[in-house]
Amino acid sequence: MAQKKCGVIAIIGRPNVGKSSLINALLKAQAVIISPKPQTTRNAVRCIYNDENSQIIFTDTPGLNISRNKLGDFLNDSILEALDDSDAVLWLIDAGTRTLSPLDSEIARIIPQSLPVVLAANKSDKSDPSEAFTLYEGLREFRAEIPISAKTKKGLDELIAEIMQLIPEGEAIYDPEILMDTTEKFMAAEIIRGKVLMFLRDEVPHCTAVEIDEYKSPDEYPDRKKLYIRASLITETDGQKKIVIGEKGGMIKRIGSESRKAIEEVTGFPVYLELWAKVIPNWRKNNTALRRLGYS
Ligand SMILES: Nc1nc2c(ncn2[C@@H]2O[C@H](COP(=O)(O)OP(=O)(O)OP(=O)(O)O)[C@@H](O)[C@H]2O)c(=O)[nH]1
Ligand SMILES: [Mg+2]
Repeated sequence: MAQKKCGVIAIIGRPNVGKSSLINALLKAQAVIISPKPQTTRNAVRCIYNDENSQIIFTDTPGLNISRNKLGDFLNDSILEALDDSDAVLWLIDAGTRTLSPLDSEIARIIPQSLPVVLAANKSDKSDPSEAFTLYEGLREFRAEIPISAKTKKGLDELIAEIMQLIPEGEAIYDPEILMDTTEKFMAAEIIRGKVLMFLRDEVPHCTAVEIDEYKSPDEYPDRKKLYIRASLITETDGQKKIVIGEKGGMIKRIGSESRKAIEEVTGFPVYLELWAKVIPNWRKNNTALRRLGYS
């Protein structure tokens, strides 16, 4: 019987290259939220891939950003922490990249020289990756260069085979039933934030956070037989709050009902979801607010 392998891989890259989409494709589940907008992911989350030979713990990370506030600092710090905890790195790029940006040099700088790195060019269903590979080859050494597509699943078997070479022998750390190392409450907040990203435009989703004020499982509420969630959509200004609420409350109702359905699917429980809109002025620059919202 082949020796089992188990290791941690940090997936890092610019915003919007498809890091979270790749995790969902590998796990064959809607584990983490994705959106066409950059800066979707805000917390490094461990997502667990299992097959007969291995357990690979992929850390989804926020896209490295040019930090403009304390939230941006938190996002970048969480990438450093994920790197610190990993056996190897999967640097994800967009196959369509035709020029390097300062973010790429910064990514090359923060990856410790001692860590092996696989370079994967995502969205190769849309663009030929050869030119992008040539550009990135100037930044550091890579163990492998693999064209992939999280959308069509192209190259994913080859990617897993390469990663298997880089992780140590060892037994699984997580129960194979576990998809993500996080709480149900965090997942519910992320589902709601995913709907905010889906339905609202421009700056508003970036200025919005979700706070779970109350989360009661059906065991705690036997008379209701429902998962009871009370949550707040926190924006920075009254203007943003108005947009989140929408005309006659239409927007917040839509976010609420779509979130409820998605949380019911994930948890398997009927859900009662109450959503409120609140303002915390400049929460992205405020340490106390960031801590309260789970960004510290
Ligand atoms: N055509 C194509 N689009 C993709 C592919 N993978 C992801 N996308 C799209 O790219 C966009 C960004 O995807 P995400 O997975 O949220 O990207 P991310 O790197 O996690 O982004 P941040 O969390 O903001 O750093 C979404 O609109 C995806 O649908 C792919 O293989 N092909
Ligand atoms: Mg992401």
